[in-house]
Amino acid sequence: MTTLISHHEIRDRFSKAMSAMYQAEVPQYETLLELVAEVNRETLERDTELAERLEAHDELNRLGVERHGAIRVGSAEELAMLRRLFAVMGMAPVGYYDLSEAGVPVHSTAFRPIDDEALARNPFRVFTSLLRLELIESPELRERAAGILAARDIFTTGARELIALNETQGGLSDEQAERFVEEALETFRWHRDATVDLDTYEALHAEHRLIADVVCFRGPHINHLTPRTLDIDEVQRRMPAAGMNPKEVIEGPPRRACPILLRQTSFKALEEPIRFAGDRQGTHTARFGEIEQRGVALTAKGRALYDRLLGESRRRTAGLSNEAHQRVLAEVFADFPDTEAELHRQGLAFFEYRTTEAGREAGAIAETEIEIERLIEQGLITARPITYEDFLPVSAAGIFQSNLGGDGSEAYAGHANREAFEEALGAPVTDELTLYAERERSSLDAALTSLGIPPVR
Ligand code: OOG
Ligand code: NI
Repeated sequence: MTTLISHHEIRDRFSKAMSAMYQAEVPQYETLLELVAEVNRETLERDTELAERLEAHDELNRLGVERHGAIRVGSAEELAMLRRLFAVMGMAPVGYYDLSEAGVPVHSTAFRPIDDEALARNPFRVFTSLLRLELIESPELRERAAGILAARDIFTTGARELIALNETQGGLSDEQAERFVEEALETFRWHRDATVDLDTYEALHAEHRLIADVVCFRGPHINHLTPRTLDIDEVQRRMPAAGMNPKEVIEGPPRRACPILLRQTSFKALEEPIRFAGDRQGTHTARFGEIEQRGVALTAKGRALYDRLLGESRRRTAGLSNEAHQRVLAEVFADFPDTEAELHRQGLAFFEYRTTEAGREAGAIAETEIEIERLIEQGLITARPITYEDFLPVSAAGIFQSNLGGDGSEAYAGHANREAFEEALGAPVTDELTLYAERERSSLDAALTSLGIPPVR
């Protein structure tokens, strides 16, 4: 009988292989990794409280391996096969992101591990976008693009075989996993040769640069990888001296005592030489490097407040430098509570509960009306913030646009279509809020049970 290794082990190997490939392909990404490691080291030395918290929350170990990537595909078949490929690595589609609202003709999901242990081991995520050909206005161009896409296969025969084997066996052996990582990597590799001639490229490019990026190549090259930093403002500041050209502003919420959600920035996409069919030379600009800083996941109530404040600040930040942009954001977000206690009390963020030493010693607590706040005040349980593991549509749009040029086209707006996306994917996407709520709930149940209190419903 074949001994199977864990899906999480395969994901860990794959994410490391992917990072090695991207470092070799895009040397600036290697520089970015070094810069992030340096700033993380300095931050942990300076802020021992943060270091202790990350250690206690099982996040210090994963920090060095943590990263996400992004790809864009062109058809339902490609997306559905990717779902099966990511399943080999214990990654499932979480969240639906409509980017048409921001003028980018795609909708997306994030393939990522789901349970705590898997996230602690290696939270590798891939933001995956499906091109929406139906949003291309010209019928000729739409058909030409669809024809080109139909003629390509972005998966190797070996990858297809191993994906099928994973499904029948329920996993892969060590040796099969090694081969899988090698074969799967081929799908994400960069190709200097376009599959189309320069004229076709230019016609698609004129409709939207993203369409040219998806349609004109053999595969959905990984377009960036993103390590996690503990001080994004500092990395942004140091980028130019390290030879990188940062995007103008850091996306997401401002710097805060209690970081929320996700802050992101990138160095801008590089212009790279391409050989087009008919042996003509040209260039294509697609690949970049990104960094992110993660904070606590927000509840629906917290997210509504975030969206409202972000909307308010957007009216005042248009065209500002990053410094001025961050100042305005900080002013507007003064309305967002910035202590763990207040975030908890107002139900704005998700927390994980644990019984304390004192709680365990106290044994059974007789409470008819259980007030979690009181149990926390009495030191019987603790509540610690749950890290946000997902993405933000407005930030994603900002990242897309800074690397695609321009502000995107209004023409695509208002076309969210989750059903069509799920049909292409061949499965529903998991709602991210439900995952955080379940995690909070089960930790609370366990903590209360250990105090002899029946779980609240
Ligand atoms: C994806 C852009 C979004 C993020 O982290 O939100 C993104 C892309 O450019 O394909 O990377
Ligand atoms: Ni990204």
